[in-house]
Amino acid sequence: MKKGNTTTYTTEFAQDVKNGLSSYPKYLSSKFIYDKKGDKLFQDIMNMPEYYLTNCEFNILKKHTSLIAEYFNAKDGFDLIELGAGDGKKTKVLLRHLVEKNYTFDYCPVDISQHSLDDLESSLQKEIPEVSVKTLQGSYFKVLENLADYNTRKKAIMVLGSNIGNLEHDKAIDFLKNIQQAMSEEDMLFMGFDQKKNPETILNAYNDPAGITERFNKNLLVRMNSELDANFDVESFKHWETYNPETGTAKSFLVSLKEQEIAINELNLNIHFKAWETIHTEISQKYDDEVVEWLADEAGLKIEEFFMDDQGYYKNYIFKK
Ligand code: AVJ
Repeated sequence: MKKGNTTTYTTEFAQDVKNGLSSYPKYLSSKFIYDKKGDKLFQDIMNMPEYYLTNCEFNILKKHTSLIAEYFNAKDGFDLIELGAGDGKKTKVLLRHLVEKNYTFDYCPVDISQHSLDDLESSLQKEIPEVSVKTLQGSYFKVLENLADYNTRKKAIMVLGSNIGNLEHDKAIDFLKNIQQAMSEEDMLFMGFDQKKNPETILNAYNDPAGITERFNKNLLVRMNSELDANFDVESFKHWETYNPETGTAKSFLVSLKEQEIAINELNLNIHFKAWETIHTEISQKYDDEVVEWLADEAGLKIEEFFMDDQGYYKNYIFKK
């Protein structure tokens, strides 16, 4: 939970690279995209016109702030615990309102990166100094384990950005179960789920012509080069995006444009690629009410309420135990 787990994180990356690139078909985990460069590229993605998710959720939070805040609030105040806080642009809408209404609360952003937590804390200090911020550094899993005994007053746990969409359903259920176990009866979970919609709209959000999403995915190759002494030529891979409207899964690949041999020196590993061989890098799952209800049910949670944008592109659900 404290600083200094960068080493284990790098080791975890090395392990994932070793497993994923020795498998057939090859894969890498999208969570390793987010180093400093990856964070910046994701910021750029959120500013792209095609990436509708951020605006939808921003509008939902703006439109329904006071109702959402009332769900958060409790007699003795509450802790607002945000998993994967990022730059907090959307959260600040809520925090401003909570401050204006004089609610008693601590804002507890949780992130694996101490660096992003520090940035968020200092920007909040400048923009909304009234907010009491208690940062929690660590993996969601570790932090949730400790949260269970953190039980002094109501917890409002918040996960924005449809971040759960990076998880296959079984992993998403595990994640929700972990949250459920950290919750007591009065606690609540507030979570964003990007919805199924016109497949073209979804594909465009993950397939921008400027190539930002491509660079975002290829950051995995760049990281292997710099951290594991590998020799990937990023130009010899092509980013390929698919969306399956039946399952609701957007899926990203890096496709090798030629037969090639890559050395990952730090791991003493040579990886062979046939021409057109793939590395699966990310899924971004899209949902509907039935699927969200099923996930919640599997995890022992109930949907209490939801909020959506005018087009029904995106929904934020409130869950209770
Ligand atoms: C941060 C996981 C919500 O899947 O939409 C954006 C990441 N990947 N463009 C998503 C992402 C490609 C994003 N999440």
